[in-house]
Amino acid sequence: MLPPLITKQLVTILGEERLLLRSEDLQYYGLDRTTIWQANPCAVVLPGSIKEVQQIVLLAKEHNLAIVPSGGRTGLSGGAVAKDGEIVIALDRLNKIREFNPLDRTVTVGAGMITENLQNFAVEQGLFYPVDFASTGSSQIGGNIATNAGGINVIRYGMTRQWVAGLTVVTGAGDILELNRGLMKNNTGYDFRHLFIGSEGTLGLICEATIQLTRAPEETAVMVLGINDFPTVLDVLQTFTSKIDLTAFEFFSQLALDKVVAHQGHAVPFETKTPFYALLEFETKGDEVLELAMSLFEHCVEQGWVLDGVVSQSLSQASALWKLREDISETLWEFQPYKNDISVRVSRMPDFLDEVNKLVEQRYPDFEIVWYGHIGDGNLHLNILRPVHLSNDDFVAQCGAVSNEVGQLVAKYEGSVSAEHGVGLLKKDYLHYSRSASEISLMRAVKAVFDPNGILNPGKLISAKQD
Ligand code: 2HG
Ligand code: ZN
Repeated sequence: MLPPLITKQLVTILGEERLLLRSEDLQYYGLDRTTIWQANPCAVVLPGSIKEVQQIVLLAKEHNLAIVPSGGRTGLSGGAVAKDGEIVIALDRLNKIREFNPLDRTVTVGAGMITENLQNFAVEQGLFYPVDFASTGSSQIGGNIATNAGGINVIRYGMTRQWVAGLTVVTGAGDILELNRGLMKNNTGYDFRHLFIGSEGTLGLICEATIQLTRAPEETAVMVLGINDFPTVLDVLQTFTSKIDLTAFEFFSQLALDKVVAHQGHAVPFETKTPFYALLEFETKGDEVLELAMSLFEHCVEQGWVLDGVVSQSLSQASALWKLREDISETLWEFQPYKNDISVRVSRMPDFLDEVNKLVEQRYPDFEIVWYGHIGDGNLHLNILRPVHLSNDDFVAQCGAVSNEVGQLVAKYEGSVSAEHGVGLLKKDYLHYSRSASEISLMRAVKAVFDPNGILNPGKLISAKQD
């Protein structure tokens, strides 16, 4: 329950309509896409300016009230879950474009801007915002930055971090910081902008961002290839990347394809069933690259690596092929999957995958395991589906135990327990498999500088005290 004094002060800052206290609003704003925790915030606030965000943070700081920053809540690690009576600050209303500069090719937008609206704006200017993933229709740019979102174009364009030229944040101390101001060159000491990118709302609230745009890609083609075993997926990757700058190299298993086809009604890419599929995308630049891609495809067939394949002949066929990959995550929701989002260097993938495979086969003998991911980036999504006979609690406990063993393997291969989904609540206990004790204690020290009262997203990413 929000104390009456705080309610009164929040109403003074925001007016009554932008302070939400009804149970359905608390439920709606208190959760992300995870299904493990219950929403239980004490209030939701919808500030309309950076100044208002600052006033709310200062009020929370004065009264030691915890805050959960909230964007589109499409996260998969519980980073935006408010389960302990926190105030949710939803940035939805900070969704405007403040400035576009065609010479710099930058656009300054409010954190609440929907990612797809930013992509569309770039297209209207003849430009391109390259960060792309299935939830762009509801995720917000502030949340993308707070989690350093990746997606399907990372092999060519990098993660969100690469496109952030400036940030305006309100720290947990209540300071407004303007970081880097859109500069391309700025060697004036510590670049705090990069601390906030991927900080999951634990240091400050991202309120506005200056985003770098780039030239739009030329026409692209999509290929889907059927492949016999996992190490071969990487032979195919090497064959193509040695000759063509791919914009994507994704993979999924036969089980992933079966689920998507059964649940979404999509057509299979070809009749041959193969254990794995790779999806490649590249700019065609006339017919030249396409011819090269076809000759590489033939080489892969001759080697016995690729058993069947298809290349898109039109934009609509390209987007139909993409749906086979992009709809996997959405398709799996009804199975309440336990999600692993792990990465190693691409060169270590074959050995790593072999060990992960043995581990999960042994530890999850009766569970369905769906393999897919951004394999060109060394990023594997392993979704474990909940068998109907098992309660959610038992399922999560079993998967949590196996995650420790997956974490040990990740550590052995010097990889990451969270490649692109962030740590939030879900991966916190496994953080030590990827980050050293010294790093984690430095993270705590950094948090204490920007959020001295520990009010920002407490319990996410790192716990307040040494475990
Ligand atoms: C994807 O690559 C997303 O489709 C979601 O990152 C992955 O749901 C998942 O595990
Ligand atoms: Zn992904």
